[in-house]
Amino acid sequence: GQALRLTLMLKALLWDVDGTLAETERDGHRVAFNLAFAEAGLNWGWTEQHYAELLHVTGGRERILAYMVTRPDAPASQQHKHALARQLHLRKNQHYAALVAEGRILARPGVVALIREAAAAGLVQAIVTTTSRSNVQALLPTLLGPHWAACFSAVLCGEDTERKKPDPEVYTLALQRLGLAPHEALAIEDSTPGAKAAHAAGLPLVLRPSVYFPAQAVPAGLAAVLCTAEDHFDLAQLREWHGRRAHAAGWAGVQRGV
Ligand code: XBP
Ligand code: MG
Repeated sequence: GQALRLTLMLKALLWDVDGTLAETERDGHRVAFNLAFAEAGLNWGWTEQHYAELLHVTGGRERILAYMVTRPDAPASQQHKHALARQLHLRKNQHYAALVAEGRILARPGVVALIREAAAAGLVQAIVTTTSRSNVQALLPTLLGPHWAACFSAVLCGEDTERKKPDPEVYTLALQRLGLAPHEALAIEDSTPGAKAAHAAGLPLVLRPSVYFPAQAVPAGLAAVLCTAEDHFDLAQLREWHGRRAHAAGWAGVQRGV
């Protein structure tokens, strides 16, 4: 009856950063890793193609450590491996910030307009990423200007969790901080680890494929809604997708029971 027509309000957008706000991986992080390797005298070039595989380990420091396992010229002891990974990661992030400052990383189409539209409409927004805080602080001003932080009620980064995506920890933490239930928010992601994290946190999800995570690369069932190049990427479209998910998941029924 009437109660079933209740539509659930979309209250919050939870934004992934790398691959979602901008193509940071191919043109930013990957290039910066290679600069850090060369600077340290290491012959460890990561090609665009190889980096697609490396991205399945989330976290830059963790990615370096995973790569070291395949390198005979990596330090032998765990202690030295960790020390070198820390040092390379720090330098990588400095190179990344410099690349961003050079204007090498641009926002993906529609992203900036949508963040502004959602802010104007009074939606809560958060940054929910596994990247380092310094990388968010380098990138966001170039996309949204010096007052970028005013658009976000929470900015959760790699340093804020024990476990990185695909673990749901960062999303669970975001919902806690915002005081929201999963079905009141929408996660916007590009990658398999990101989609898994959002899914495991019980969040409805819009998947917007990126260069490293084309639609067919992400396991089916995680992407609640697939956003293709033909789709509008505006608030009306997001509300429509959220409503569709709410309907499919029977969330209106959940609300009726309250
Ligand atoms: C991003 C990551 C990060 C970046 C590099 O994942 O996995 O590790 O590749 O940044 P997501 P750091 O888009 O799901 O947040 O070197 O700072 O980790
Ligand atoms: Mg991503």
